[in-house]
Amino acid sequence: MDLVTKLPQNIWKTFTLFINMANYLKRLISPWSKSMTAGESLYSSQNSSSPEVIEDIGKAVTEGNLQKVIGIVKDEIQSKSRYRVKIAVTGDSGNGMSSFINALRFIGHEEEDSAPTGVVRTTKKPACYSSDSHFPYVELWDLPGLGATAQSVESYLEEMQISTYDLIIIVASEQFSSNHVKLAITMQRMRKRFYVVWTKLDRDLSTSTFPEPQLLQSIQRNIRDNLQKEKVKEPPMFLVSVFKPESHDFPKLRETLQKDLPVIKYHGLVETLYQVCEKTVNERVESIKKSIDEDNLHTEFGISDPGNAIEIRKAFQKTFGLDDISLHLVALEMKNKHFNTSMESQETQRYQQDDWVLARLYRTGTRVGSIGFDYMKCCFSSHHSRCKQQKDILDETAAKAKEVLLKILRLSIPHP
Ligand SMILES: Nc1nc2c(ncn2[C@@H]2O[C@H](COP(=O)(O)OP(=O)(O)O)[C@@H](O)[C@H]2O)c(=O)[nH]1
Ligand SMILES: [Mg+2]
Repeated sequence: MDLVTKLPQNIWKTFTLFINMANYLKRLISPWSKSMTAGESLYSSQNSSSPEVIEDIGKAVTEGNLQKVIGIVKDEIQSKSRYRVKIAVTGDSGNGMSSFINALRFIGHEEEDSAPTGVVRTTKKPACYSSDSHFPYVELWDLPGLGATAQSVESYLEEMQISTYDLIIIVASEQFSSNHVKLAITMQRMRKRFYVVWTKLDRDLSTSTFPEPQLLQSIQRNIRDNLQKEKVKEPPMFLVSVFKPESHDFPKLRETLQKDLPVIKYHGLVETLYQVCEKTVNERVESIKKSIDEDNLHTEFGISDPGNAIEIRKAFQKTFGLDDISLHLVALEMKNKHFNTSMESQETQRYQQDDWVLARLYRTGTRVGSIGFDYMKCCFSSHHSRCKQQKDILDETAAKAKEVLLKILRLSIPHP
């Protein structure tokens, strides 16, 4: 009977949940997948890890100690959970930025804690607001608007220290001006995540002769065209009126924000940690390849038969922490963290003997060491071809190690 079909139900369920969650998070944090593999980030972040943590995680990966990796990531996630995401609200003066912040917080203009609004220029220096009940650990920064002075967009952004913010909301109304376009261009250049909010929609609706859907489309098209002309990738766009904080695109905006907040919060962290893991695995691969060239696998890994592919693969898997027991413990650790249940020790012991993790990974396409057939000794007849096969097994094992590390990082992130 196939090993997979022999697996008890509860183990199946655990792993199905593990894989489903990984897929869910993959979608949730999809901007990373590109940046992770390209080694270049899509968005810049203020929220990274300390050199000590980076060193510790590198050491754990070198030792092939995935449980230690999980522990470090867990602690880091815990400490970053208190990180306050900084959101800057900017635009031309009078566009409705302060009013927008109040509406986002579901408060009026005349409450004790509301951002001052008005036809005269009311916001003279950046002011911080929060809404712990709706957006915990978030700072909403009301910036003085552009346009009131002859200041260039560049010097305005420098003065506002825009690089210190995690997300920028560009507010526009009446027209999408050259300042709005310049802000968007600069955000893209700085790799800052940004949204465009078109406000005062009630005015547009009351003065327009077009039916509402057509008017909304034409506002969106106008913003899109202006950005496209400057090759700015379309950002999330929302059309709102502060007099209806639960209508138009306000709910969509809050939903998008809720989804993006954990991504923003942990983005820098996961990105940095993954890069460290990737670099460490690559360095380990290079060092093992040297041993292969020097015919030194026996000394380093205690391999008795360098022509035995199974023995070699097992040794490499062990060195990266991908042996069955380690993977099983990883799965348990991740399961415990997310589902807060633990397996009985008897069961744990029994399954540690089994190849079930490997079997499950085979089924889900994340198979460890897909060079699954045993090489005949004749394949290793020459030193050259033997080295090549050993390096192939090594490369494949290293790729799986990176995959597992990425999965650990992604699964460690709390989701909304
Ligand atoms: N009709 C309408 N007026 C708005 C809206 N948002 C802001 N305003 C008005 O626009 C003016 C400037 O608003 P304010 O928030 O102070 O703009 P800021 O300078 O960008 O911060 C105020 O008189 C607001 O009442 C809106 O959604 N609809
Ligand atoms: Mg203002």
